[in-house]
Amino acid sequence: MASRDALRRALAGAVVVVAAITAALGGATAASAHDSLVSSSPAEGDTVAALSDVRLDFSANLLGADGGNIVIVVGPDGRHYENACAELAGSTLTLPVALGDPGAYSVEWRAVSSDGHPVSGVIPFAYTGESVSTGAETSPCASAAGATEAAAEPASTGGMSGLTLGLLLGGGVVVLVGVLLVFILRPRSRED
Ligand SMILES: [Cu+2]
Repeated sequence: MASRDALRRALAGAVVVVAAITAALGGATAASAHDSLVSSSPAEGDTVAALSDVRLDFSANLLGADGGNIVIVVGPDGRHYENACAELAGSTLTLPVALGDPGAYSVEWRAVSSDGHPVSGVIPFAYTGESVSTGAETSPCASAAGATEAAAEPASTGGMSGLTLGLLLGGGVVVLVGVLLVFILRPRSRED
């Protein structure tokens, strides 16, 4: 009997966790007044023959002038082709670059929205020009080097990666609770 109560408490705890995650997801959806990327150069899917600066224009002035805004350019070889840290001016981030071999590149960015929330995205583009750099293993921008893995992981566009991750986590918990229910309820009905 005592163990049954313990199981019930565990189950109730799991339900509370699901409720909390659902509430968090609802909050994330409601707070969608984040600044968004309005335009970029290069834009997604562009093919460029020369590029010395990447420019990202947002819908409002960003926060995080102290290294919170990170932009990197990763080449077809996985190396970094940015020359420095991104520079913030109002709603615009500018990043000096020198590209290497032609091929598929991507701009990976993370910015601090004016409401303090991080937004991020990936902008794939193609380079057809000559190699003017051999790139670097890690970003020459110290704050970007520390955050490269975090920025590279959500390989989606439009800053939806956080929400997607939340949905995946929420789905995982729902599955976990389902498994718990099967384990807790099935043997009991046989005993009774
Ligand atoms: Cu927000």
